[in-house]
Parts: sequence; C-alpha cells; structure tokens
Amino acid sequence: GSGTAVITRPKTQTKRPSMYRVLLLNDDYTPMEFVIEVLRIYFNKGSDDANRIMMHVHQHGVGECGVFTYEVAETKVTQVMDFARKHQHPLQCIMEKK
Ligand code: NFA
Repeated sequence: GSGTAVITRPKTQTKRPSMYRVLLLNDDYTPMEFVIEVLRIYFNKGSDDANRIMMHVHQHGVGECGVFTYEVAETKVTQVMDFARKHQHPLQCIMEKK
C-alpha cells in the first residue's frame, strides 16, 4: 500500500505445466470397434494398446487414454465427443487433473 516498500525476488525458474488425464467411460451401447477406432485416431494407439484400453474401460468402467497439458486434453475431449455424437454413440470422454 502507500508508503509500504515491497521487494520482490525475481523468479526466473520455469514452471512445469499441470497435466491432465483423458478418460473414456464405459456404456452399454457404443460398439467395441468404435472405441478402438477412437483410440487409434485420436490417441495414436496401435491395435494391441487400443484393444487393451477398450477392454479395460469395458470391464472397469473407466480407463486412461493419455496424459496431456490442459489445452491438448481439452482438444482431445472435444474431438472425441464430436466424433461420438456424429456417429450417434453415447461414448463419454472426460479429463481430470492428475
Ligand atoms: N461396453 C460396450 C459394449 O459392450 C463397449 C465399450 C467399451 C463402450 C469401452 C465404451 C467404452 N458394446
């Protein structure tokens, strides 16, 4: 405030960005092949990884597709939700802070 001297210490250290998990949620209607396609197209997974992650989501209810910075995670969620809606599947994709 007025008359108060404030000395700030210059901070040159670079902060690491917060990371976000992108998750797929299971449902009863989205075809397994569609989920595999999502994992291959939007998360750059090979067939074996894509199958494993899809089956994990199918059996456990939720599974991790990848970990990204905020803007990248948000873009993946939007792209997957738009793709699912376009094909009239109820697949849900969400992000959470690690
Ligand atoms: N449970 C879906 C089915 O049996 C497959 C699925 C897996 C859906 C992973 C969503 C996520 N057709």
